[in-house]
Amino acid sequence: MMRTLFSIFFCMASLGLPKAEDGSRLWLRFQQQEVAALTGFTTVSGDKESFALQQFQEAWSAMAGSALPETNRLTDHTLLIGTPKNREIRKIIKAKELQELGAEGYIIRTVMQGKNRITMVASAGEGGLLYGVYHLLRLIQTGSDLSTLHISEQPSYDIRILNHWDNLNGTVERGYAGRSIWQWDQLPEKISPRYSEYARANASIGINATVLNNVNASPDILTADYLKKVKRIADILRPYHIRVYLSVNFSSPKILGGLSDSDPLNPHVQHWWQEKTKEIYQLIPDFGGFLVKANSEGQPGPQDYGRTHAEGANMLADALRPHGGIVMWRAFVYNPTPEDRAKQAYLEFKPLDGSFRNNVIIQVKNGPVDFQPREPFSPLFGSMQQTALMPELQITQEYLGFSNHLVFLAPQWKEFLESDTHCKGPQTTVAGTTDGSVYPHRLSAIAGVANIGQDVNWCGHHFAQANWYAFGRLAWNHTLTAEEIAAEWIGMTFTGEPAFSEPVKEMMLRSWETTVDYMMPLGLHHIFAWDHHYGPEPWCDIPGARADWLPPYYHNASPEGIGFDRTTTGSDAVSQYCSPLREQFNDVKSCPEELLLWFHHVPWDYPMQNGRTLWDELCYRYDGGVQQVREFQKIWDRMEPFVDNDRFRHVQSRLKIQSRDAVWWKDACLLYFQTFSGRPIPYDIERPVHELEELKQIKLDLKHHN
Ligand code: BDP
Repeated sequence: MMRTLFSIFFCMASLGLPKAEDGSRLWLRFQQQEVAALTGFTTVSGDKESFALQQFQEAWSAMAGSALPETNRLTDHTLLIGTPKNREIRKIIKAKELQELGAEGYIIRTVMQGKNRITMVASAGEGGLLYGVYHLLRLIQTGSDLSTLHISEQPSYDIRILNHWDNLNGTVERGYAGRSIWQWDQLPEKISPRYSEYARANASIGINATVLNNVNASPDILTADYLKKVKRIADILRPYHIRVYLSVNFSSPKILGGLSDSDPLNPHVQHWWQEKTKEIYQLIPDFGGFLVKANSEGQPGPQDYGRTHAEGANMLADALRPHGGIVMWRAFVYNPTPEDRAKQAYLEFKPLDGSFRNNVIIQVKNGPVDFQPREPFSPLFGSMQQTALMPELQITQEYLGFSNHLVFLAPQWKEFLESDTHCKGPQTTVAGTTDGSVYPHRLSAIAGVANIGQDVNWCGHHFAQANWYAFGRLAWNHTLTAEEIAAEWIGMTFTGEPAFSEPVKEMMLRSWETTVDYMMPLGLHHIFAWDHHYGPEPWCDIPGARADWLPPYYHNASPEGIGFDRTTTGSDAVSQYCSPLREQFNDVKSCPEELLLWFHHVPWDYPMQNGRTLWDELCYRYDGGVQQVREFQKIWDRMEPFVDNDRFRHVQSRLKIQSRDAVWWKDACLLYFQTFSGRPIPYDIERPVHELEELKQIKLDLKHHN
């Protein structure tokens, strides 16, 4: 015992406690270490002009204290980085083999040349080379064995894109990490160092595209002044293999161009867009294209002129086509009609299947409603077979505790991507129907709504960085597991020491289900407080407000029971899914319990699989969520020796907030639903500590955080 204590003390005294960190370096900390001993590399060879090689040297210098000596002659333990333009690369591998992986694919391989062991990173393109280098760096950062590498990668999706909901005035819609990183008022003259740091972070995880501005788009982004600013950003992102896209306002021709309307069939409108795209491409030759939110939540669109979404999207697609640009047209549409909101996007878009140009891709949120803690996948996935569809995930935690709650989203995204649509037989998953393997379309893409802001640590919560990271990694390779991604991220962001990484990984992997439990278990959804989407307000009833913006529309609690009846005898949303899924969801017995109240209105005494009544199960779920967050606090406190003080305290204090919020959620929901169920909260569960009336008085003014 004495010895153990002594050695712990000795260790801490000799190595020192971890140095204070502010999280600004993300997962690219490149800590100084015995990296030469670890990797064996003695020299590096390749194309000296190559950006990928420069990036490698920068990282290596940070880790080793100086750059890796460059050589033209391969000797033992040379690291060779290059494309087939390089003679040494061509000696080792056929250009064709690299080309088969595409310009973004790469190979990392250990090869013996006589007695010399060479490590090769090769790609047919500069982009792929950059990704290969960051893959190798990741292996170094996580202390992996580099002696016999045989890696060959290519991306799951062609376009891996962030959507910034950033406004031109510097605010970020649903942003919880400070103001926008794009400092429009200072551009194009003044360049924040963050732009290239941002680009590097994205490149390191394979993100190759970004939409700079909010989907609720100001027409001003297309003015000549703003386009100059956009060009400046595009120039900085280009070496990192990142293309810039813009959200556009469908009324731009009328508002900016002074035309009488923005009707997509009006030749003047078409001409306006053609000229505008020309102007953009003169400034930014590799401009990606437009993202459009049209006829959604008050945004203008083709329906204002009696035209369809396809007519609107195709008009823009035609303007972009000569330049190689694309349109990402959002399917997030719903109107205050008596029709179930969850059905509306499908009703609108399914009939248009096959009528979009092939440079249009429809961007569909993962669920049919709106980024709720848990939703079934949107029934558009799998059903629209003649049109390219791209998933839209939300990295920013609008409905998952903002940057206060620790919620690792990879498990949510994996559940979604691996959902079997059954639309073209079994094993036609959401991932398969969107990555080009089930339905071969010209375009494949996946978008994530960014959680990035000017906060020193970029994302508000240190652990929210893991969601940015996970989005990139899954967009690159959707077969990675949430566990693999968490392990990589922890190793690079904190330490790979198992005594730290194992419990922290477990915590991350459980965190999403935990949050679902204390917020909206068993398929409940949208019972948030009015507007800010942070706390609970299942009772919320604003006179005159749209029903589908109010919680009772979704939970339907009554003395009889709770839940939204979407069966064939209810709203019939189940029929939008392919068989046998629709039958499975339709039958209360076979509907997964996690989605029970999404699809069914169920009596309070309904027997759950574990024998409890629905009411009791609801209580246990809420309480389980609370207990689990308390467990996270204990886990984190034990991690203190492994983490620098600043990051440790920061996370510790956020977990306290999360813990208090979880109790708030549990008490608010159980006390309110109890007014309908009339049943006691099971006696072995912690008692509520709030009065319902007191909770109803809470009015958070979080508007300015949004
Ligand atoms: C909702 C957000 C809103 C967005 C909208 C969208 O509350 O701020 O504008 O989605 O995706 O989740 O367009």
